[in-house]
Amino acid sequence: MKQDFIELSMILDDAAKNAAPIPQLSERAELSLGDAYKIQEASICLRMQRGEVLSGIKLGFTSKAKMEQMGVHDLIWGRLTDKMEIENHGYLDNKKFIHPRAEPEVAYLLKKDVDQNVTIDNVFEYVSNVAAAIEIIDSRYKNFKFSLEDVIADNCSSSAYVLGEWKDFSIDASNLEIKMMVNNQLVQSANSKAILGNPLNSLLAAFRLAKQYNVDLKKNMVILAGAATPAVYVHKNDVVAVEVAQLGTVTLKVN
Ligand code: OOG
Ligand code: MG
Repeated sequence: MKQDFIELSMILDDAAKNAAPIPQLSERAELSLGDAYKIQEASICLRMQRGEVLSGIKLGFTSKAKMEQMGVHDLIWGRLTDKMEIENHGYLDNKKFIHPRAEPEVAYLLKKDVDQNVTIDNVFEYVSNVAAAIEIIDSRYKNFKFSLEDVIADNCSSSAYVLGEWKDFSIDASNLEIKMMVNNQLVQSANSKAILGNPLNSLLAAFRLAKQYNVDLKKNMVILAGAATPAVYVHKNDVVAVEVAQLGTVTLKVN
């Protein structure tokens, strides 16, 4: 790994650890997409050195609503770790985040280590469950502003996630109403087909990307398919709820 990438990953890691925003990396270095993914990998290595364990991957910008909100128009992916998971109905410690935003998501659970190409034909061998989820994104960049390379280097703003009750993967998630509430007020709604036409397409893209970037997907890992709606800022004392038809409700309290 190039020394520069390690240094840049440390800047991002410190920003996350100290909840202190930084200027965009693209202001100080010209980065290719490949460089950005290398910086992301290096920043995850730092977390692993502190004992965190890879718990899955997330996709981003899989809906038009998200692409338009952030002005970035390519699919991106980032890594999840066990420390990012908050239990359903649990708490988000606001002090540890810079400017957290919530997104309504659909999550999938792997039941087997991935040992071959996973496609629509064999996906049932590898995936057991689907659930409603909340992702908390917290860009390490000032004002939540970034280029495509910046956001990839910053692990696609990943910071926390909450999983609802797992339901059987045989549930067709291609056409489900999704609602996000903050303090019982509806703040966003969409249909699951807003996620690449069907969140299943996101799941299949995650398998392809993991293979392309040599990420080992293992039993019990989670895949987040990407938000169906724009993300919403959350604040101290907020209660966030995401409801996906047939999948149920997942909640989080900010304190
Ligand atoms: C990047 C992360 C996007 C999604 O679900 O589309 C994402 C960001 O908007 O900060 O997680
Ligand atoms: Mg997301």
